[in-house]
Amino acid sequence: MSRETYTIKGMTCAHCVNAVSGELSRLPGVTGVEVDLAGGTATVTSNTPLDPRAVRDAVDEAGYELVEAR
Ligand SMILES: [Cu+2]
Repeated sequence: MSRETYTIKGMTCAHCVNAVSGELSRLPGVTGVEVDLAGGTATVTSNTPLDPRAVRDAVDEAGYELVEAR
């Protein structure tokens, strides 16, 4: 079980939250996504550690920018 919080730039409303959640949920192994709109972060729970590039691509696909991965 892996849990990572990512900072995402550009989310402004519930639609943005849904778009980001949807794309991140599609990544292999992901079991949960919690997006904090006010904080501009997404916490992703997964079965296996995620490839940071895959996370970045998913956020990009949703139309936003991954600022920082930790
Ligand atoms: Cu929005």
